[in-house]
Amino acid sequence: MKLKRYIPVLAIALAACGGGEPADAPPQGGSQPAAAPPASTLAAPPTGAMTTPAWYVVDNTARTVHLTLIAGETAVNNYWNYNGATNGSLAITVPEGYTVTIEQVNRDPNMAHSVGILPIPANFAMPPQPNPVFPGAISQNPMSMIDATMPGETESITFVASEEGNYALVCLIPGHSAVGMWLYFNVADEGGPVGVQTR
Ligand SMILES: [Cu+2]
Repeated sequence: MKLKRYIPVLAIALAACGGGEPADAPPQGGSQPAAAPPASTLAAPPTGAMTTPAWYVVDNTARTVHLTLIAGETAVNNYWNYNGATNGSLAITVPEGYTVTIEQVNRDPNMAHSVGILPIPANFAMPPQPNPVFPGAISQNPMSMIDATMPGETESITFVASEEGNYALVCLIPGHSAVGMWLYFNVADEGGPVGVQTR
């Protein structure tokens, strides 16, 4: 009987000694960009001329916008980019009230990615939460490294850009936005300029 009394104490001691890894330790592996400390404030939105690249297709009769967004299009930021852009260096502006489809193609040879339209945070030090600003404006299992949009996959999201404003287009895989996998996403007031800007 006396021995049994010690077993719970021992178990607690073992539990306290185990699990030395911090819960938010980045996964080990060769495909991780160097962890840069998140900027205390976000890089400013681009102010370049508005353009309509081939991947931005607007139909003013159907009131739709189709965006082809390639995660890992280039090796920039170790593939953690959209159409080669990172850190808000690209701003996509769509007309208010239009139905927007974002066709996300994952060409990263290694890593899952996702896409969501979220409020602009003060910074990306904290992992973004999967709460899109418009219903449907987020891809499936957006925080999962094994069940988001996987290498070689294409996943589309469709939503109505129902409210004018300035938002962020974000990869929600933990750690990705912190090292720059996000863009600016704006919904223009009626008649305002739409298209794509770079710095
Ligand atoms: Cu990502």
